[in-house]
Parts: sequence; structure tokens; C-alpha cells
Amino acid sequence: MNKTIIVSNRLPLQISIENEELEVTPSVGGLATGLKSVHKDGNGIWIGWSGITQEELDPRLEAEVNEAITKEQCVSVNLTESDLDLYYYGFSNRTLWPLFHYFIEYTEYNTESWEAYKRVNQKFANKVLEYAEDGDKIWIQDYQLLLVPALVKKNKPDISIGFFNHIPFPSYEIFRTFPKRKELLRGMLGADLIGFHTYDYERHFLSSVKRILSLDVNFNKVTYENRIIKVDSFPMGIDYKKFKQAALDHDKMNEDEKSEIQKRLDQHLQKEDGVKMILSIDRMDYTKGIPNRIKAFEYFLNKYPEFHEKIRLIMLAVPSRSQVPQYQKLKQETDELVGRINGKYSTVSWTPIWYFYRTLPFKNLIDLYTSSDIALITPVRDGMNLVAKEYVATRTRKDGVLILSEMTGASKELNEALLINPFNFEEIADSIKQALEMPVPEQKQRMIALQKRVSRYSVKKWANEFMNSLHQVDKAYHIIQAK
Ligand code: ADQ
Repeated sequence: MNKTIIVSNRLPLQISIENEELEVTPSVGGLATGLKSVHKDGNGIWIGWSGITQEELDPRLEAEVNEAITKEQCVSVNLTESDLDLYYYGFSNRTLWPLFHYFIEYTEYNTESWEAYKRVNQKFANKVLEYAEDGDKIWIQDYQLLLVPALVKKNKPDISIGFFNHIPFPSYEIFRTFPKRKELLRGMLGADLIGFHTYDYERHFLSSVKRILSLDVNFNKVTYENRIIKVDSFPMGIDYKKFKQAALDHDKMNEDEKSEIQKRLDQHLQKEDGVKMILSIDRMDYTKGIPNRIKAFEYFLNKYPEFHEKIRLIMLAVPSRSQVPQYQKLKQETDELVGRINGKYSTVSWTPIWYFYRTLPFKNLIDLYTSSDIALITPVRDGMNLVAKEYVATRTRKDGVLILSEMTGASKELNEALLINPFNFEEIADSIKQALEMPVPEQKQRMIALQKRVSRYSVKKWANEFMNSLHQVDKAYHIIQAK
């Protein structure tokens, strides 16, 4: 029976070792949910890194890890600490991540991490080749594995390969600056179907293919090494039902079931002159426009003093890649900005910004989404941004306003949000005012339209549409071969 092999940097499992004991929990993240049907159908497998380096494993633990992940239909690619350092923290996060998000000045390039990236991509490809049989379909995920499609195709030309890029693809003018631009494009072109979140990323990719490799591009098809490769956009969604249901359950909670955060939020929301809550949630990443957001909020407080003591920005930043210097710098900048603004504007009864630097459990995320009047999402670049869609899904009463950066992939679908340029503080400040004063019927009108769209294009639909398209591409290939 033919199978689908999903390949991603990390397996959809959380594995921890405490006192030499192993604990394995399946991941509940969006990608894992979306791909579940594809993965668990028949004898599908998922290939990726377990999250534990070779150095952390003795033979007994390694056998236990392998046994545990096999039960979940997963296969592990072994990575050493040096692999992780150079391939993941190095080339993926210090080179490709900033390059693809238009931060050329952060893009470091060195031969050692490039060599490691090639070596580790080969490790992933070898694992795929070990398991792939004729008729199987391979779906490779994201920028850590750009070379894997070509490495697999070289050895198994008849297997159909899909690749999906979760981050933006930059414009040609940015991409052309990169020393290994040709190698990266050739790596991706090993796939038969290449997917992006938006039509713009698709266009940028095709333009680079045409101008850097001088290949024939006809509409969204590339001819390369006697193959036709299809490039298309598949905007990723969320597990809408899960977020909606969690919000409905949240509405029915009694006092005893409420979290500490919720009780604290309630105290403020129930005040006579109810403080309005503005929420932002993101990984602590320089692409998410966190300093811009805080500065725009300061601009708002300056321009509209009548809102002092009547609003609060709740900012949740999840620790991320803290080994990379730019992330440490961003954390420091954020701490200072929040401190300065709170120092300047706080009164005995009011702190304008509540700032959490931590990961919160799902239940608390729902507390925040459901208790906030406004979501303020201001990335300077973001492939999609699922937080915006999650906020929409949890608005059971259909009120609330989404303020969203036009630099996110999500903004292409979520037109009823208040769209802002994250570099224009005045526009953000005015949008906050507009959101605070927006009549409830208008909020509802916008939110209903947003919910309709976000619920229709769920993460499962995203996965199925990609797989259907890969199937079509595969069928077309076999028809051409037969001719
Ligand atoms: P990210 O950059 O991580 O994803 P995003 O799409 O917003 O960004 O997803 C973040 C996810 O983390 C959300 O599902 C959110 O609920 C969760 N999360 C946020 N804060 C949390 C917290 N404190 N505790 C627990 N969970 C939290 C990358 C790309 C995006 C693209 C996605 C999917 O950068 O552009 O949308 O992949 O393709």
C-alpha cells in the first residue's frame, strides 16, 4: 500500500528525560493537527528530529526513544549537538530566517554552517530514501530542509515530492544577495509541487527561478531537468473547531474553574469604567514587530491622553531562540521599552502594559483571547500568523477588533481587520482609537465575515488541498511518461 511520508525538522512529539525516565507526549500544535489525517492514514510515517541530541542518549535510552516514537508512526533523524548548533541555530536561524524575512543586515553567512546545513539535509534525505517506496508521496516542510527535495529526487525520480515553505519567500532583490541562491533554488526544485502561504511569495519565488536560474516559467509551472514543477499558494489555517469549542467551554466556566489569570482579568473587566484589554501574543522574534508595537502604543498614549487608565496592553512574548544574539538584544530592548513606558505613565491604580515573557498553557491562551477587546498584531514580516486566526476563532460573542499588520500572510485573507503598516506609528495609534470606539454592530459585522473565512479554510483543509494537488501533479506526470 502506498504511503505518505511527512518530513519536518522536528517530530510532532515532546520528549523529555527526567531521572533517566522517558516521557513522550504527542504535540498539539497546529501543524501536527493539520497533518494528523495525512500522517495517520494507512501506514504513513513522519520523519524528523526527536528534540534530543545524540550526546544526551545512551544505548538504552536511544532504544527506548526509538520504540516510543515508532508507536507514533514516527522515525527519528539523529542530530549531534554540533549539527544542531550549525544547521539549526546557525544556517537555519541566523542565515535563512533573517534573509527570508528581509533582515539582510542580520543574515550571517559562513562556510562551516553551510556545510553543516548540506550534511544535515543529506541525513534527512537518507532517512527518507530508507523508507520511501515507489508510489509513495513525500511532503517536506519548511526552510530548514530546502535541499532535501533535490537530494531525494536524484535517487528516486519516480516518487512525487511536495514542499511547503512556512515563512515568506522574499522578493528577488533580497534573495539575489545570497551567496548560495542557486543551490537553494535547485534544492527546492527537486519537488514536484512547491507551496507557499500567499500568491506574493509564489510570485517572488518564480521571479527568482526565472532570473537566477534562467529557467522557463509558464504561469505557475517551471520546466527544469525535463520535469514540470507546479508552484501554488495554500494559505494555512487553524484547528478552528478546537479554538471555538475551547472558548465556548470557557464561557460556561464557574468561579472555581477559573485560572488565576482569568480571575485577575475579571477584576479589571468588571470595574465600573471597565478597562479595555488590547492583546498581543507572539514568539519573542525580531520579525514580530514587538518594539514597533510598544512604540506605537506609547504614541497612542501621548496623542490620546483621554484613554489613560481606560486601556491596557497585555503582551505575551514566548521565549524563542535565545542563544542567538539578535534575540537577546530584542529581549533587552523590549524589557527597557516596557519599563520606560510603565515608569512614565503608570498611576497608583493603573499599569498600561502587562508583559509576560513565558510560555502559557493552552487554557490561559484562551483566557487571554476571550477577555481581550482588541488583538494588536504588528509583525514587520510574517509568513502567515496563526495568532490572528486564533483570536477570530475564539470570539464567541462575535465582538472584538483585530488590528493586523499588512506584512503578514494572514492579512491577504483577513480584509475585515483594521490593516496597518507596522512602521507607521500614527496609523497604528489611530487604529487603536478606531477599534476602541468601534460600535458593536460594526465589530460584529466584521467579525462574522472573518469567522466565516477562517472556519472555512481550516488547517485540515489546507493539508488536504496540498495533498490533492500533489496527487494531481503526480497523475499528470504519469500521463506524460506514458505518452
Ligand atoms: P510562528 O512564527 O511561530 O510560525 P504563528 O503562526 O503566529 O507564528 O504561530 C504561533 C503559534 O504558537 C500559535 O498557534 C499560538 O497559539 C502558539 N503560541 C503563541 N504563544 C504561545 C504561548 N505563550 N504558549 C503556547 N503557545 C503559544 C511560523 C511562521 C508563521 C506561520 C506558521 C505556520 O513564522 O508565519 O504562520 O509558522 O506556517
